[in-house]
Amino acid sequence: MRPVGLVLRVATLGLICAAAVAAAGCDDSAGGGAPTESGGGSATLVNATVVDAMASPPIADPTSARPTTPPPVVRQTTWAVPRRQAPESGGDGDGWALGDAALADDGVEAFDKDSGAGLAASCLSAAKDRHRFDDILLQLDSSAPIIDGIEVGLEARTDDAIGQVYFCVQLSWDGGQTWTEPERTNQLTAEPAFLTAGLPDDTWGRTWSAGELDNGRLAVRVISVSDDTRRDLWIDWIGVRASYH
Ligand SMILES: [Ca+2]
Ligand SMILES: [Ca+2]
Ligand SMILES: [Ca+2]
Repeated sequence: MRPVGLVLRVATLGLICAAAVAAAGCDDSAGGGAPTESGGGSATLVNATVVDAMASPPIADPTSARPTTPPPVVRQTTWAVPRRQAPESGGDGDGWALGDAALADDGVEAFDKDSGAGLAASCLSAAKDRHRFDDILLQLDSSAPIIDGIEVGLEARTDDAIGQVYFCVQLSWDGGQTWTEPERTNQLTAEPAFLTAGLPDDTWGRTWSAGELDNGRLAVRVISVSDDTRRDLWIDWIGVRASYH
């Protein structure tokens, strides 16, 4: 169906051209095309004015006026400190002593003495002490967030940074039944340092729903890794934050 507006415009153009022809000539043979050059100097000016006024709106330059979609604004939760902890199997089988001390950023430290039962510096070695943290309250300011990344932060130290001493971290989205592949922190040092696993744009190899970040489902497993079972490790606090849009 021809748009009503177009019909009116063509009809109006015809009337104006008819009037213009009487005065100076109007070439409408091309459906409202360019004015002819045959009408003489002053007539051409009148004709051009009429046609230009009725022409379609100018087409914007697609290279300069193309609407652009702004990038999503990535937001980030604050660091959420878990509210529950427990040792898991592996290594000496006792995880960290004083585990509750890791649930507050207060200088009081949980302690993993002579960690591990073997020398393999490997995240998934059964000879490494492991500890679990959950009941994590992440506050996302969105009803339907897209999860861009998850980070785990730890303030920790070791008695001696000789050799390899670091943490491996895994995340669970189903209350500890299933775990991601581990990611590792940087090397621990004798002075307390803030270490992280994951990045703001790291989803740990999977797509997260918002529900999987609920405090009843999200869990963190920390594995103490060293190539020397004499290593002692301390941790002041652990936190989790999510980036989303
Ligand atoms: Ca231990
Ligand atoms: Ca040991
Ligand atoms: Ca603490």
